[in-house]
Amino acid sequence: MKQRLLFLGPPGAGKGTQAELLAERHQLLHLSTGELLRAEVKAGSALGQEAEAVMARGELVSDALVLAIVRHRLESHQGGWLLDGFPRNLAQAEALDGLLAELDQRIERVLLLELEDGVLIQRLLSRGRADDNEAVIRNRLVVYQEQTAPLIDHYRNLGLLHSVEASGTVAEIGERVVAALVD
Ligand code: B4P
Repeated sequence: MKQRLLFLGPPGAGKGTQAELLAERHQLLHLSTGELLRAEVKAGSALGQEAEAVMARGELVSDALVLAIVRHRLESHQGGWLLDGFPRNLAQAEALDGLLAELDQRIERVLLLELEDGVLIQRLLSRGRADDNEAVIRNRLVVYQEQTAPLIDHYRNLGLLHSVEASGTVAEIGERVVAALVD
């Protein structure tokens, strides 16, 4: 099975849910930039204070800040990893390529979780996190289309992209995820 993975997809597609299950099952490092940023907010660190208002609007936190977090984690880890919610734009993707070249590593597969907007919005509304109200969710979807969706072609052109239909139960999607990682 592939051991160095990216999970890509719109907010609410289930990246965090599937990434957590897969990482646990295969002992991969699960690196969710969203979770790491929320932990900084909760801890009240300088970094968290900077991120909090940006996240509450559904915008992207600065590339430099997110990259510093990812670099710190990847540099100190041996073995497989799964990046969830990162990279979020082309600048982050290029920075990740540079970091991986330094570490003599490479991305083995990119999984794109695909789901229609209506279902995404319903899932997020029923979760009810601080950034899960309808106006902010709609802004997150716009930000996704403008900044993150260009990564789909980027990774497709590199021959790394596999699409996964992200409707259905967590278990059903999990089976599709595993099927997309073996060949
Ligand atoms: P993230 O934490 O990455 O959140 P997300 O995209 O909203 O969620 P995800 O797709 O992981 O959905 P989940 O599995 O949780 O980002 C939050 C914010 O952090 C961003 O808006 C941004 O401000 C900032 N940020 C993060 N990374 C950044 C970066 N690299 N650069 C800059 N800023 C960054 O699932 C959603 C819900 O659906 C859950 O309630 C779950 O239980 C439910 N669900 C999952 N699968 C389901 C299923 N099969 N059926 C029904 N419900 C399901």
